[in-house]
Amino acid sequence: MACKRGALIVLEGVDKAGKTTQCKKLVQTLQQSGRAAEMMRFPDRTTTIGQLISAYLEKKSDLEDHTVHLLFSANRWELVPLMKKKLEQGTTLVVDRYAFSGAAFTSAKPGFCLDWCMQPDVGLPKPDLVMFLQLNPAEAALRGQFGEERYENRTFQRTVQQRFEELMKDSSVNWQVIDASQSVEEVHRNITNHSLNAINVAQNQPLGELWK
Ligand code: FDM
Ligand code: MG
Repeated sequence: MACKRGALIVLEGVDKAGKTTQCKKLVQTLQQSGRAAEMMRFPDRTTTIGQLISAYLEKKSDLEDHTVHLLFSANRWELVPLMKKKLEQGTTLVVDRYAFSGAAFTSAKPGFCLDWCMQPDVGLPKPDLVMFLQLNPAEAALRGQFGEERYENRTFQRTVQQRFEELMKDSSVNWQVIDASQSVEEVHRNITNHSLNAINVAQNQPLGELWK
């Protein structure tokens, strides 16, 4: 019998919501329960394209806005063969940001509409579950200052949040909103429950295509 496929699980949310911490904890819990699971993150700054993106985010270089948007998308597409292989082998992928960040961040810039921003990512492997870590700006501020990278400021993040809310209206995507103001352990429990459910459902279903 062919092995059952892994699930594609994505965590999204604004800065300081705890995505990275929760991705790591989820992978650890899944592995400890005997399930194959690996973490990925976008942008993946290790590839050649990822290094261009990283320099841009660190403000070491400037890139034209459409260009960098397409690089973020290309950075996902270049990893698709690897993602598909792992999923087919039965490994669940826990992904820190995906195409939703791509569309939300670029469309928060003047002159960009959400629809244009979504197009380059149409047809990517469709997540079986997207959890949006919800944290209000006041609470996020309590978690410390923003860093020095591009996009790390309050006005821009407010617009990003609005774009995410637009994206969450799309019922073809399995969105789950997670209250990220709870304790790390409480959030983790929530995320684990949703993930185990998604893993069970996904194993009997073909991988879908995003926004198609
Ligand atoms: N970001 C991330 C984008 O603008 N587009 C994308 O497609 C993705 C995946 O890059 F500000 C932004 C979001 C964030 C930055 O930061 C990446 P982290 O801390 O490495 O997640
Ligand atoms: Mg960051």
